[in-house]
Amino acid sequence: MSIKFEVLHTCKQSGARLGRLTTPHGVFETPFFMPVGTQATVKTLTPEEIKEVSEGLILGNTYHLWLQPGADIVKAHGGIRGFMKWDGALLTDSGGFQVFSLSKTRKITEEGVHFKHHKNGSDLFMSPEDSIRVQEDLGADIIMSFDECPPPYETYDYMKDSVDRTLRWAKRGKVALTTDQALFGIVQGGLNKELRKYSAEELMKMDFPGYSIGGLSVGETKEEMYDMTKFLNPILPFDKPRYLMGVGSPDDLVENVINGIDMFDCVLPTRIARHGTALTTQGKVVIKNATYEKDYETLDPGLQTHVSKYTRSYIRHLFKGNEILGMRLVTYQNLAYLKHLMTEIRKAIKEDRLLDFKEEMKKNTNYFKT
Ligand code: PRF
Repeated sequence: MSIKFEVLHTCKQSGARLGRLTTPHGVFETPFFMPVGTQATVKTLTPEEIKEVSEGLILGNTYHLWLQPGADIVKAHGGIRGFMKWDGALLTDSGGFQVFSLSKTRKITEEGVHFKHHKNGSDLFMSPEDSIRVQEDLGADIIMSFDECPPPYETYDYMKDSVDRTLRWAKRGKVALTTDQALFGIVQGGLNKELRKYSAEELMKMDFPGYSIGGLSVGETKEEMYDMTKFLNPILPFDKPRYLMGVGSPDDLVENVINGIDMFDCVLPTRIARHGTALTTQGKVVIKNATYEKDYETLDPGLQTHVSKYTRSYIRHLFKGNEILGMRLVTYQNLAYLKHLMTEIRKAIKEDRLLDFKEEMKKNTNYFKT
């Protein structure tokens, strides 16, 4: 197995875990957040900049790179790392979720998923074995099982069939794997606790080096999400990393770390950046708002980066003029803030004060619903 994970400390106040994940391309303290580099690029940033604003670990997407430019071309560069010149660690998602979220028409069979190309409409098919083969070509340190991510409010019968099929697909993926990449199992089951427990326990019997939690942050309430991670916390093995897929708003990071999550990714910080919403130590800043027209303060007075030399007024002006630099600066800021937040969270865990930390953050920012 090419990764190693140890829990170093458990926060006495919250139960949150501080750990260490060792990969072939770096050693990382958990919990951490991974920026999303869907198409072998974290949108608008160079790999040098990504290094500065990440822990050194990013996520790539099988679905997109398989379609464009094709796994063979990425493989010819030595995988995603060689293709985009990223020398840090890498995790790829299996394509399962993207098939379901991007393609309007799809037909699920035992063999795999038939679907239409999200841009040109051509007929495509992906099986669990295809996903593993492509992820081998993409060469990430950590890879994901091919899963179905059903809508959260499906019927019990649908969910049960889906969970069983995803378990069979996980098994098939494990059999298909020919490398020492760390393949994680993905817990599904919607909002049904019995199915979630069943999904987790069946995956644990297959003995994966880590467990992802999928099927959350897909339309349910935040309370429902937190309730599910809290429920899974004592079920999942203590000594293996837990990765909550597609979750990464500041409040969700804190709440789910408290519920035992070690790894996160999300497009949110980079996506909202391109629309002019900044995440700062003082809360969200919607930079296009008129209040910032003559605001000569820096974007985030609580966080020193190269973005600090510009005024809010200037960054607002860039967005008003559709200038690319605006997107670059806010993307950098948002990832720098999440890196800072995760560093603070790890510190609070070490000091057994994560619940106090959450209360302070509630008081000092607008990230939490009141
Ligand atoms: N499965 C996979 N990737 C995902 C998800 C999932 O359920 C989610 C859901 N939040 C995000 N990314 N394979």
